[in-house]
Amino acid sequence: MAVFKKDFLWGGATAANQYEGGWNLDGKGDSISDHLTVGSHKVPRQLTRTIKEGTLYPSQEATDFYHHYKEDIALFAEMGFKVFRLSINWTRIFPTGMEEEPNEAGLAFYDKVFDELHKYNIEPLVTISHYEIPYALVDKYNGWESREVIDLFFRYAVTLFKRYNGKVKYWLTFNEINAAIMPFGAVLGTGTVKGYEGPNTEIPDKKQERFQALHHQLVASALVVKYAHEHYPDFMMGNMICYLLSYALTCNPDDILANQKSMEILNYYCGDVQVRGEYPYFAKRYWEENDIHIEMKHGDDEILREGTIDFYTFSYYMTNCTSTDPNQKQTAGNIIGGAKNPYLKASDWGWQVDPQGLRIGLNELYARYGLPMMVVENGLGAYDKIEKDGSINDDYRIDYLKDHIAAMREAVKDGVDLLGYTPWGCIDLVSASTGEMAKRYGFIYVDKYDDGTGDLSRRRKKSFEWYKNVIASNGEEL
Ligand code: BGP
Repeated sequence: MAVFKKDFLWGGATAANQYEGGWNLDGKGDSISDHLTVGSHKVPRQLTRTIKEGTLYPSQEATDFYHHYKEDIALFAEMGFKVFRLSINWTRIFPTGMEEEPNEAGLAFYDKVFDELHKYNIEPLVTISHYEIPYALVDKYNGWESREVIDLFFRYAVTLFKRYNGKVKYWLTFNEINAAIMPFGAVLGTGTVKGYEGPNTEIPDKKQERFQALHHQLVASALVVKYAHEHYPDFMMGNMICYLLSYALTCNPDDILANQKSMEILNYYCGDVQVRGEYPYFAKRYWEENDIHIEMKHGDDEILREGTIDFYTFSYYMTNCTSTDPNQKQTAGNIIGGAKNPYLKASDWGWQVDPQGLRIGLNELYARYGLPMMVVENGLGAYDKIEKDGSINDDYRIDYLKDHIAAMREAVKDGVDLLGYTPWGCIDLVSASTGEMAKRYGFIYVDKYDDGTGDLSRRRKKSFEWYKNVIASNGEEL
């Protein structure tokens, strides 16, 4: 019996800041990711205030969707994509974020992209802001710490709605909005790094700033959702959460409680606001104990209440454990690490692979919110090797995805309403955390390397054919 819906949205996910390139073409301004240098698993990326001559900033060219979109979309179509997740580069539309009028050349680029997608009946799923705040707003306002940015974002989003109405139906407001909870989120998430220059791993931990900035993002998100509901009733408006499932390492109640508290703040703080329209009951104590004083304007609570989302989306890569024992072995993870789980193996970047966690997570989230769900990022960052005959045999990636799709299938059987699945970096792109090309996720290999070399040619990996068959069989044949 078929498990996934007949019109299940199979596809892939990307983000402009890691994929698009063309960073200074046709009037585009620079975004924060254009100021981040290349790094590696061992060497952190540097954020620089100015663009330094002779330094490599991998997002600037990335894997050049800007000039390859036709070829890439044809490849996605060949795999049978029903949906393609991409983000719009804010600075392509409003170069500093502050212009009164949008940049027509920027708008025209995405028109071409959406038309190309529709040619193949691929539905665009658009993230309005994915780690690419205009750098000018960082400089002027300390990013989202300033309330001014709400209006600028609103203007940007409304410009997109007006222009792409009829071409785009599925919208996500902010990528991984809960990144702001973690120090790392100050760079790519909230842009609260005015004047900062240095490694992206050593940003001073300014919780007050980040939580204030996050409040502004939550209000901005709700405002545009409310606006869309009022003006474009056909739109489906979603959020996007970095879902960081963790388990208590032991059955010691201290560990259980610590894990519960960490899950609340990392995973549910933002989602609760975006789905239920108000801050959760546990927020107040967290603010008090962390000396966080959020300035809210009269009317904010009403906006949050009126701008709740239609569907819930999240990224899922790995899980960690929570332990109150400071001597426990630690491991890395997406944005944040945790205690090592003795039952799981990890990727080469130390992210623990846990397919079953996806089923657990889908059930947890669906029980909490009862909204249709979409897994909009998932995948294995791995080193790929081109064989002498030109093939790339990424069986490790196939295994990872196979197990995760099987887990989703179980979750659907459990009763979760799942709309779609867009594995991350369906074509190779720049890693957000390390700035590497060596950490690849794609079904499609791009000839581009960490020293900036490469002719950007595309080639199909073994997983390409495999995924094509998964889609053709609607997830029955894995
Ligand atoms: C998510 C981000 C993506 C993406 C992914 C993989 O947190 O939304 O932008 O990059 O993680 O992470 P990385 O690129 O660090 O391997």
